[in-house]
Formats: sequence, structure tokens, C-alpha cells
Amino acid sequence: RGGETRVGVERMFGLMDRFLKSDPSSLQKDILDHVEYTVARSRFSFDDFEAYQALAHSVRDRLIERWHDTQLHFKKKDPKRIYFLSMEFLMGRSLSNSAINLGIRDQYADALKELGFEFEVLAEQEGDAALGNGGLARLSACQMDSLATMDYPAWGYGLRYQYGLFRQVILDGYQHEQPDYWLNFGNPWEIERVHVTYPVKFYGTVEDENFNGGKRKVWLPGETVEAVAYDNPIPGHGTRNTITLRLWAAKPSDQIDMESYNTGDYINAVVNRQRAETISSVLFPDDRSYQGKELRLKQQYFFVSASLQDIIRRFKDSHSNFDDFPEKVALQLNDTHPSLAIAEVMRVLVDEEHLGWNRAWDIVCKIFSFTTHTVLPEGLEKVPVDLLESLLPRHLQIIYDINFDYIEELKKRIGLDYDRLSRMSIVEDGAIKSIRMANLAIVCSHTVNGVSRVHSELLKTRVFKDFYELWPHKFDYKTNGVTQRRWIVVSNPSLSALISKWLGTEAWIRDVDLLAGLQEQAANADLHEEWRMVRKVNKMRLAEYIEAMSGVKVSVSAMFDVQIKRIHEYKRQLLNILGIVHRYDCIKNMEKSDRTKVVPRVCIIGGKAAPGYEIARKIIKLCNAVAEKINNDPDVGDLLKLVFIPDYNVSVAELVIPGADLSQHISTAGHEASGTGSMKFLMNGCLLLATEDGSTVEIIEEIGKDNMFLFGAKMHEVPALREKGPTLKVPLQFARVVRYVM
Ligand code: OX2
Repeated sequence: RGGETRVGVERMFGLMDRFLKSDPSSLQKDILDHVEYTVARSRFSFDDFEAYQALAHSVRDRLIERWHDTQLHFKKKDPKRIYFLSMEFLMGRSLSNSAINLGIRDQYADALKELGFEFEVLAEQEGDAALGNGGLARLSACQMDSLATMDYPAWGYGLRYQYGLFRQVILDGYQHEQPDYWLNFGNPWEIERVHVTYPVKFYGTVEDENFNGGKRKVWLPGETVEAVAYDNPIPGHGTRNTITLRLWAAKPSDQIDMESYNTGDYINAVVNRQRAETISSVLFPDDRSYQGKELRLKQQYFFVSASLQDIIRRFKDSHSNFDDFPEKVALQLNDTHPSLAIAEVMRVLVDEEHLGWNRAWDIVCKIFSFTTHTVLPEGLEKVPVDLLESLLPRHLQIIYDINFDYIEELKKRIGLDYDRLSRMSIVEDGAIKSIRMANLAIVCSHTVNGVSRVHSELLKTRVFKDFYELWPHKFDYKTNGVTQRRWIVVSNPSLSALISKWLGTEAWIRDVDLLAGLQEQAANADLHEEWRMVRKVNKMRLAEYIEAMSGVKVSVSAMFDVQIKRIHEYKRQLLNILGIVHRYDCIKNMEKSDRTKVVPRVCIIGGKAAPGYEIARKIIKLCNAVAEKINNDPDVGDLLKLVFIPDYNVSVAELVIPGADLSQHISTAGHEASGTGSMKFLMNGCLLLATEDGSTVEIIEEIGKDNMFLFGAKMHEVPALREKGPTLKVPLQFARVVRYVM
């Protein structure tokens, strides 16, 4: 039989083409095969969407080849792996990005042309994967692309929400939310791994059990839910390295509750089982207010528990004990959202693997690092003890035990300074006793990471000052970045071609520092002219989109002045709108002859408001009301327009950013931890109007104050201004808004 198997394997390899071919006729055959056998349409009759599906599957086949090779490679090498745990990933579309990173986008475009299709048109058929809210989630997506490109053995772990971030519809100027059931038309970019499943347990009690002559704790959970893996291969650019973003979906457990079946209530028993799926059904749309909801906590533990079972299983495949665990496993916590992982690792090592507490603790202290994205202490996540006790009773005990040891140690270091001890405790005593997730993450991580230099300074001097004084070595920062592959190559192909032409190489697509080579040509008039043409075409594309979405006709010779990001008071879209009202007011009061001196401007604002954030919703309404007034005033005409772009998401950003002349990043100084939008605009040659906040401080150092419009109060001036309260100017401007809008 052994001989037969060998022959079988040889025959199989003989039948397989080692790598799928990428010449036009192989690609065409491949696409048509997918039309017929995957999409199940006739190869003589299929529409754009079906062509997109077939194309996506053809690209996916090539991804899978590299993905298998990557896994095999790392299985043999057994390097230290990076595990990036994040509740949110804003991946956007995958087709263009994958085809470009695989290096076969143009071959596909040629192959499709002969079949009568355009690559770009088919790419437009894809919906966004919007499994996240804003900057934090898009950063996760950019990081996955870079980890793959830089050949890291990295994994991303998260949740496969059935409903991504809500769709924003504007009716009568107001935001309305509609569910984003993004999986409606299938998702060719994921691979369902029906055999990669783990039980995740909740509720129940903790009992004492006799063990080795002593006692030990045993958790008797009350509910089990199954986590099923969905793998999303992430290809690097210019490498075969293709890493995995593994997202978990909740399914009812196979463990059947015999009692309810036996009582004859079959229908209700099935309906109850099905309820398990709600855990991964919907993304919470608030990006920084934490309300202590049970479902949110369940989501956090669900993905943390499944991910750790997977990680530990992979480690145990090639290791017989935990000695090498810290040399092989790095766990990166993306904000506090996955920080239950700390208690979970302790629980698994102590309760299931029977390591002593101290040994387990030693391991935990070496494997976790924590990135925080927050500036304000009130933005930090807290979990009510009552909630944790009912959902995860054993984890609460473990957190208490960690806290006990830590506070004892702390007393030795700082003495009996009770104020400070209580500030630094993981457990907050108050009206609602709760667990401070950031304190847990700091105590147990070897590194606490900020997302820009000023952010790191704020962490050290304000938000986590007590901790910094205790453990200065833990504090570090990595200023955020964005990937040029998505934000130039995918979203602005003409600029990409221009850059490669003028640099004489495409190497900048892997190494962004090479863009500095363009400086040598900074004064070249031909380069300016070509760049201007690229911008013009992108503006035309954007103007068409604006007209289609809002009915407003805009002139491409006007300056496009853009502010796109989540709507927040601190991001100050309100200030932008007031500025626009003021500009309108000035134009109205101007002598006709002076109007020729005004640079015509199209102001573009886009972004979603958290559904429960009333002021943010009102800002959207105000924007639309001001737009209505200005855009319908023939007296002002093309001198000023205002458009609110609905349903801002990654794909909309890819369209808007290349067409922008000026972009606004005007957060109150000291509030934006980093900000990443500015970097995407800069890459596309757009000017910045920005406050000295977050990563802008470092951007100024790179590009120089003279190459941007620096705006507003500095961080050290803000407290005094707040103290002083509003000046007279503000109510006056409000009065003008009211006059024109109402
Ligand atoms: C965002 C921050 O607000 C933003 O400044 C930063 O650039 C981004 O994260 C990536 O680091 N939720 N989103 C953020 O913070 C939180 C919390």
C-alpha cells in the first residue's frame, strides 16, 4: 500500500502545474474556467459582477499557492512568530491590491481586454471589507501589508463580523445607518477552514479540586460556542511571502444540550443554539466610548480564546514543553481590546498545562507588548467586575491574583502612597468596581507603545505618568505609517507610473524612503507638468463621483479642499464648517471686482458619526444645511461649493485622496494620538492644513513648516484657552450660521 501511495503522490505532482501560469491565454482560460465551474455561469454569457467573481477566484488561486509555500517554509524554519491581535481590520477591497502585490495586474488587464472587460471596471464591483471603525483599524490593515512585504512570519487575528461598519445614508441632511451585510454576495478572499475550530467557553463557576495533595481551581463553564477560522491570505509585494489574517466566526457548539432536545422542544432548542452566532455578528460602531456591554466583552474573549488555542496548538506541534515559548511567540495587543489575552494565557498555562504560577507569570511578562492609540484618560477601557465575574469567573480571579502580587511589589517600590497605589491598581474601587484594562496591559507587557512621538510624551508625562516613573524602560513609540502600495500604487496608478518613470525604478514600492530621490527633480518643469496632468485626471474622476453622489456639479479648476475622517468634536469638522460659512460671508460682502481675486474652492467633507454620538450627528446635518444654502446661491457660483460625501470608507478615500489639492487635519492640539490620513494625502502630493498635533509634529520636521499651512493653538496653549472659555468671536460666527442656514 505504501508503494501505491508514493505512485499516487508522484502522479498528483505530475498533474499539477507547480505554479499557475500568468501569460494572457492561461489567465483567460483560468478566468473562463472560474466563470463556468465556480460562478456556474455559461462562459458565453456573464455580466461584470460575475466576471469580477471569476477574476477574483483566479487571483485567489495564485494567492493560495504562495500562501501554502509560506506556511511550509515557516513550519520548517520555526522562527519566532508575531501575532497581531486586533478587534478591527479595515481592509477595503482586495482585488487590485492582491493582483498588484502578486505582480500580475497588467497581465490580467491585458487578458481581460481581449475578453471584452476592463480590469478597473471589474474592480469597482467589489464591496469593502469594513471590519473596523477608523484610524486604528486601517492601521492594522496597512501593518498586515507591510509585515507580508517585509517577509515577517506574522499572523493577524480578529473577528469575522457578519455586519461590518454601518452604511451611512443621508436623508434630509441627517445621517441614517443601514446594516452592512457585506457577505451577501460571497467573499472570494477568505477560505473557510471547517476543521480549524475551537470551543470557547463562558459563564459557569469555579470550584476547588484536590490535586497532587493540594488544591487547584477548576472552571466549570456554563456555555460553549465554537469558533471557526476564516483565513484571508495577505500577499507581500515583490516576495512570495503571503501571511494569514485569521478571522473567527461564532457557530453553535456540537455539544448538544440533550435535555432541551429530550423535552421535545426541538424548534426552541435549535433557535437557542443558533443564538451563539450573534457573538461575531456585528462590529460596535463607537470607536472610543466603552459602555461595559456584555456582548462586547464576549466578542473580546471569543477571539482572544480562539486565537490563543490556535497559537498554543501551533507551538506545541514542534515543542514538548513551554521553555521556548517566549523565543517563539510575540503577542501584540492592538489597544486594550484584546487584553483579556493576558489572563487567558495565565489560565491556560496554570489550569490546563499545570505550570506553576510563577513560571507562567514569567512567560507572560516576556511575550506581550501593547500599543495604545489613546490620548485621553477617559478613553481607556474599563470592564465592570460584576460583568466579568458572571461571564469569565476564573479570569476575574486570575486578574485579582495578578493585581495582588503586583500591588505587593509596588508597595516595596513606592511605599504606602495610597493615592498612587489606588491610581495604579488594575482594580478600580468606586461606585462601579471595575478592571482597568490599560493598567492590566501595562503591568503585564514588556513594551508599551505609543503611535507618534508627542503621543509617547503624553503617555509618559500624563496618561501613564505613574507607570513611566516605575518602568521607564517599557515605554517606546513607533510613529504610525501607511503603505504606499495601497495609497499610491492601487489608488493612484497614474502617479505611480510617473514616480517610477522619474525615479527610473519601481523599488520605491517596497522601500518608501526611495521617494526622496524625486527631490533631485524638484525644479523640473516637465515633471511638474506631468504631475499636474495626473492631478487633473484624478480631479475629473472625483468631480464625476461628487455629481453622481450629491448632484452637485463642481469645477475641476477650483481648489479641492478636503476633510475626510470620523466625525468627532476634537477633529473639529465644526470649525471647518464655520470657516466655510465665514468664507461665504466674505464673498457675499465683497465688491464684485474683488471676486476675481478669490480662488474658487470646492470644500469636501466626509465621515461617519457613531450612531449614539448626538453632537457628531448634528455636525453632519449642519454641513448638509450649509451646503444646501451655498450650492444653491447663483451669486456665489463656482467661487464656493460644499459637498458632504456620504458613506466614507476605504474605497471612497482611494478616490478622494488622489484628487485633493488641500487637506485638513485640524484636531485640537494634544488630542490626535497620531493621525494617518495626512500621510496618505502627502504621498499623493496634496498640501496640508494642519495643527501641530500627533504625527504632524514629525511631518513638519520632515517637510518643513514652509511646505504646509500650520494652523491653530499649540499644545501648551490649549489649557489656558480652555480656562478662558469662548471668546466673543464664536457666538458671532454662530449667529451668522443661523442667519444663512435657517
Ligand atoms: C486612532 C487614533 O485616534 C489616531 O490618532 C491614530 O492615528 C490611529 O488610531 C492609529 O493609531 N481608536 N482609533 C484610534 O484610537 C482609538 C482608540
